[in-house]
Amino acid sequence: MDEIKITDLELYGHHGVLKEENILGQKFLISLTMGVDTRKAGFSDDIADSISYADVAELVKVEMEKTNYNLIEALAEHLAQTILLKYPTIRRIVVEVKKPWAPILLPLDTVSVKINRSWHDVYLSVGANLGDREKNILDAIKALDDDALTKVCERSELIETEPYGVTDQPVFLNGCLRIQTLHTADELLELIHEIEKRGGRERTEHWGPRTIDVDILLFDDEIIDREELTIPHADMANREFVLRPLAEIAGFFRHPVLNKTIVQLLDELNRKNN
Ligand code: PH2
Ligand code: MG
Ligand code: MG
Repeated sequence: MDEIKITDLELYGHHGVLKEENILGQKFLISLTMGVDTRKAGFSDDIADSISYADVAELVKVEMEKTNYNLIEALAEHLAQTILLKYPTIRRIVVEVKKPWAPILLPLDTVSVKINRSWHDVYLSVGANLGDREKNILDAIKALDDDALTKVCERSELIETEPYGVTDQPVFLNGCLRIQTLHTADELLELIHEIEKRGGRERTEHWGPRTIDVDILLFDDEIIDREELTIPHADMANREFVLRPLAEIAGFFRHPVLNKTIVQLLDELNRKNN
């Protein structure tokens, strides 16, 4: 990805754990590496096709002065998040915050923190087989979209599916979503659990009937194998109710473990089942 960089933007601020830092303030040096596609602007030579680094620098100055943080970690996190939310064409950002005058009573060049943040492309499955199934699903989609760090970008059709696994339960309504989020996979899982709880989900019987179920299928091309979180979803290749709606919005996405596209996985499953 192309990059637009600002190096050592010099700003005065009052961030710090020590009282004298909050009272007197000190010099900060802020560096940003913004991952953008500059190709269009490169040909058009039009600022409207790019981001103005002057605007970004001004935003950093304003945000620097709005809140006093104890930690340069918190300042860097806030700057990364604010810039990624304000400029959707910036897909990833590296923020470095340096304190050249950190008052630790020992000589140093600078102390600094450097963080890497980006938008994540995520596919989710949604399902319900209790209550007003469609409303439960639409409420969950709205709750995801209402989260400040998450945007719902695309939704498949909602389809009726026979229960898989535990079969003596009502038929499901299922669908898939493409979202973009600034959350990590663990944070997203926590958000989903909260939304499910608000949607009346009761975790009683494993694979039992539910008012709402939201599962993380794919998170960029990350592979995570932990007890509480497995990505890609461990059983997705065996689930027609996942692959059919997913093929609608991500047919050409390649499963990072099985190394097959969603359409291929769906074809193979259909052949196996027929
Ligand atoms: N979810 C399950 C188990 N079985 N069957 C269908 N058709 N749809 C589901 O969403 C579903 C299921 C566990 O999450
Ligand atoms: Mg599930
Ligand atoms: Mg679930």
